[in-house]
Amino acid sequence: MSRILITSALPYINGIKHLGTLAGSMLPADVYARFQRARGRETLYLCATDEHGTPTELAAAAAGQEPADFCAEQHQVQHDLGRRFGLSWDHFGRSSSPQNHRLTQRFAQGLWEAGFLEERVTQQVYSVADKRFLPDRYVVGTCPHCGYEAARGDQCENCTRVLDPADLIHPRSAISGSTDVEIRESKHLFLRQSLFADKLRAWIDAKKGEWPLLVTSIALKWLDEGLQDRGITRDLVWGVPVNAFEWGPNPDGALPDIDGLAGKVFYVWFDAPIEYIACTWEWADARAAERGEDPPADAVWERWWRGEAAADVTYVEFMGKDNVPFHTVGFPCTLIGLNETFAGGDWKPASNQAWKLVDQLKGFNWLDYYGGKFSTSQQRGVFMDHALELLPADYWRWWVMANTPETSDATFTWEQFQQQVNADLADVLGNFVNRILKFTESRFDGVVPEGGEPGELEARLAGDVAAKLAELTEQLEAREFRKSATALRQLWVLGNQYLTEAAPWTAIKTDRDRAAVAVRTGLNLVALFAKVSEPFIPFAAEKVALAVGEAYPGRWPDAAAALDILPAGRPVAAPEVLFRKVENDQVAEWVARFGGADAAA
Ligand code: B3M
Ligand code: ZN
Repeated sequence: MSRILITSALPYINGIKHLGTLAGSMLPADVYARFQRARGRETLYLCATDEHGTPTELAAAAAGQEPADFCAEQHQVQHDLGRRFGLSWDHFGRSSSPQNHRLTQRFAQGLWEAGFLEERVTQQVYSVADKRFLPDRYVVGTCPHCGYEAARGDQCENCTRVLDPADLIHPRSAISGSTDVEIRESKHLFLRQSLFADKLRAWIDAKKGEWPLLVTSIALKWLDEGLQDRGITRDLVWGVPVNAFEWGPNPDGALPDIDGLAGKVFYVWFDAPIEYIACTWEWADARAAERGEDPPADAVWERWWRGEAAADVTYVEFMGKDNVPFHTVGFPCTLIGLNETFAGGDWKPASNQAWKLVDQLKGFNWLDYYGGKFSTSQQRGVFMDHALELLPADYWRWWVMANTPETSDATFTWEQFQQQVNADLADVLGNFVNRILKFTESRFDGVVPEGGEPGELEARLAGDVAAKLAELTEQLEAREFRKSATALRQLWVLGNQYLTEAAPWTAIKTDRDRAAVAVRTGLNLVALFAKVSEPFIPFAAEKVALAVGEAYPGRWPDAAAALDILPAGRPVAAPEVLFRKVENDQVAEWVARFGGADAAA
């Protein structure tokens, strides 16, 4: 059985994340990881904070902190919120970790010595007032394509064109606002991505039909636009230092220009995906430290990522659509550049220790808020901290997964959220669990009854449950989350329908054995629902499992035995109300606080 390696796009360190970030990467990855663990597969689910780049420096400065202190504090905030949302990471790392510093530097060294990096003198915007270069978002100005006057140096928010800071019209410093800027030369390292165009196209073409159309179409669009060589260093202080002095000669025998590259760091999008691998190293070190042992040999974590040892690993990535280019072009170029040599137009394996490229890439569209963007600055939309202040995580988990923006953008509204969580969680699942357990307590002494023989009704139910469970299993294996949520809801509905038809409260008046069969069957459905709901609503699933004395988290159920989980005589007890309904006055209060239909205006 293959091992499963799962990563979700690394949330930037600055700012608490909103429902859209959960929907587009972290939450589906968690649902998938929980499902794979329940299936008995050795699973490693990793995420980390993405801590470098100009947004971090600007956010730290705004907070009056050094970047290192700002990142340490914010990492803890994001880690704690993620855990409270039930994100079951095996490790939540940091792209500023020593492990990622070492690996990023080692990867750059390997690329240089293989001839895939070259030095170029570039025109950079320099601020005389701030006495520093202004890479990426440090400079703002007018977009040369659409005239938008607040375009950032790396990308125009208005027309989304990727920009070079030197392109901006009327550039000004994002730090001081000073327009006393000039263009100065600065030497940087470029990854020769253009060499990889054909190889990447062949790799993406082979994924058509296997990966979501959203992903392959974005990747091929980037390739169709012509793959440019990309700068992977920046004139910044906060980041992974370029340690070119440790590097050997490239195939032309040239050493890097140590002076020209001194004081520079790697571009955030070069080091951030490498953190997926470094996070595994952090995870291995953290596990060893917990056991009071020295850091383990590299093989302990490399067995997930390279060579024959990782041959049984399926690597699955989860991300929003804007991250797809970096994961289908930039990061694969880094790994292919380490895995293969390119001599005279021919690719050859560099060793038998190739780093794994992603096997399955699940990309998502956007989740928006009443048709508009979530916005911290404009206090619009629901962010993770506020969400947990209002309702337990399962409410949000369920709504997000049932509406996740898989094939098209999705919209959050309080009205639809209230309708769906009240119907699915309170009226269907919660009501079913409560009814059958309360009745067992009142008429069967709170134990799973024996007696009676299952009849036609139970046989029909068993067939329907087996079919729906098979559908749910298939959709989760396929990472089709909306379809999975629909199948799970339909399973819950089957329980309610059965109880209504079997009506043990009526049967008991004339035929206790008949009532015992209905109650036993209903209680087995409760045990089944606890197991299959765990990936989506883990907190409620745990309460339900414990209510019927089942281990948590349980193993994914076998369809044939789905209604034969609980032994007769097992004590059971009704949990407190699983899901209180969301009331209209709550919705009115939250619309007022977070914005409503007028929010998008
Ligand atoms: N930090 C998330 C974003 O673009 C970005 C992902 C990095 S994954 C290596 O919002
Ligand atoms: Zn523009």
